[in-house]
Amino acid sequence: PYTHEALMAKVAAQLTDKRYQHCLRVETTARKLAKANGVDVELAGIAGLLHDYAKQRPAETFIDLIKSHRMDPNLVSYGNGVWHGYVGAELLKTELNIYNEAILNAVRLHTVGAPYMTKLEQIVFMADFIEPARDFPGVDDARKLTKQSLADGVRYQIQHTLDYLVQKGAPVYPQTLATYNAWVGQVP
Ligand code: DGI
Ligand code: FE
Ligand code: FE
Ligand code: FE
Repeated sequence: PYTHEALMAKVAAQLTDKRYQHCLRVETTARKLAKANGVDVELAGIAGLLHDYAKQRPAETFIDLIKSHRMDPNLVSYGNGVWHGYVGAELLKTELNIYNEAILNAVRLHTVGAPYMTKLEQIVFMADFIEPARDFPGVDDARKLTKQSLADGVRYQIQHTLDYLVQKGAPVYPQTLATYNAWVGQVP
């Protein structure tokens, strides 16, 4: 297995400096959330560091992986936003020898979420959304909610994401909608 230092170098080599700095901030934020929520701090930090590892790969890399791994063929229609976590996690195995399923699943779900998410998965999902350089209307509410309750943060984020996708007329991946329905759109 690679040391933490070596993983940092591997991530840096794949990304622009701007995106690499984002990964370092997500790592730090994930470690804090892990500590506050009784989750393994090292696992959360590594998952945070690696979450966007595949973000800057060309579309054809993802399309090849979707086909060779016989993933949901509909994934092809949704673009980098959906691919880099869900599909990109495969590259963590083949390129970085990461086989820890808790880490892999946290990376897989970091953009679209899931109806059921482990605390580690929720932490990476939220750390990506509220890391200190994030600046969008509502980010301070998101930070406050997440500090109070991880699940409230998840609810806030998926509602925000669905709203954003619909506003701009982007296609919603069915799992994004399933996450929304499970966390937000519950009939009382
Ligand atoms: O990788 P980051 O920029 O740090 O953040 P992210 O992984 O949370 O989000 C990446 C993008 O993915 C974001 O612009 C929103 C987009 N996205 C999330 N869910 C969906 C989606 N795009 C489409 N088309 N469909 C989705 O369901
Ligand atoms: Fe991402
Ligand atoms: Fe996110
Ligand atoms: Fe990210």
